[in-house]
Amino acid sequence: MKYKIVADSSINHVASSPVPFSSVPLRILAGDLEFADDSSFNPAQMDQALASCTSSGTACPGLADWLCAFGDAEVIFCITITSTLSGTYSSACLAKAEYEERFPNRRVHVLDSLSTGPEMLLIAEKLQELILSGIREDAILFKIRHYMQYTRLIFSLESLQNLANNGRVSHATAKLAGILGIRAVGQASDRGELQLLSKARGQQRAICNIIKHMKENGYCGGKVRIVHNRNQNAAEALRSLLLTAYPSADICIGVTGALCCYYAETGGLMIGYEL
Ligand code: X90
Repeated sequence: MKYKIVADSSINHVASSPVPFSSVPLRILAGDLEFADDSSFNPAQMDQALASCTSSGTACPGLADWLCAFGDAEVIFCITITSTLSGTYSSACLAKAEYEERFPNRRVHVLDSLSTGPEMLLIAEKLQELILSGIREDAILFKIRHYMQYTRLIFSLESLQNLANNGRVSHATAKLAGILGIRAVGQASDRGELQLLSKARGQQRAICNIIKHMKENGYCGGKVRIVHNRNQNAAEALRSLLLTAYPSADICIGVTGALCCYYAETGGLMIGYEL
């Protein structure tokens, strides 16, 4: 069986995958300029464009973008950003219908992550493992759905301005975190929405809060994937505190792509973890 994993670009960078993989770019719109969330992304250029425009936003991939990524695979596992905050899941479902009609012997399984970023990366990594193990397609689907019940996303943001301006959180929520030096620590809720957990003054406190919330949720040494927007120090501090408590934890650090850069903003940290 010719398998493929396809995810939208909010998954950020995926290190070389042993199973065929494609990422489908969302787009960032800054005034008249458009930035695709792909390998051409240049953070400095996007910053400059955002600083000099009065309104900005994002756009989800279209049906054709998905079809192009599906290529000629026979079985596709397609991971999307939460359907509660983006049209990406809907457009993937339209692409699935079109693809399966065109090729009656092929199948697309669209998985709504109810999350984004590094939690999607955990799901992709688990899919790689399941596909390589050689088990049947229906077993892969069963096991990945089960796995997704035991992954979480937590984050720390210095600003929620872009989220609020684009209607992804209320302005009231954004204000709570908008005070200089205050970081919002939150998580992807069960419904796939942004849920504020606590506010922290300063980075060190935010990191401690993250670890506290992870433990409260049941974290006990599973895999952790961290991405940051120009905040390598915080990512490393978090990793080393986690490793002190859980020395054998598998923890990797990466950087945000365009979509997560835009919404998590400068200094933002996003953490996907296994329970
Ligand atoms: O369709 C589109 O235009 C994309 C909209 C995406 C909106 C949310 C992106 C969030 C990115 C921010 C921190 C994590 C929030 C998690 C909430 C589930 C990252």
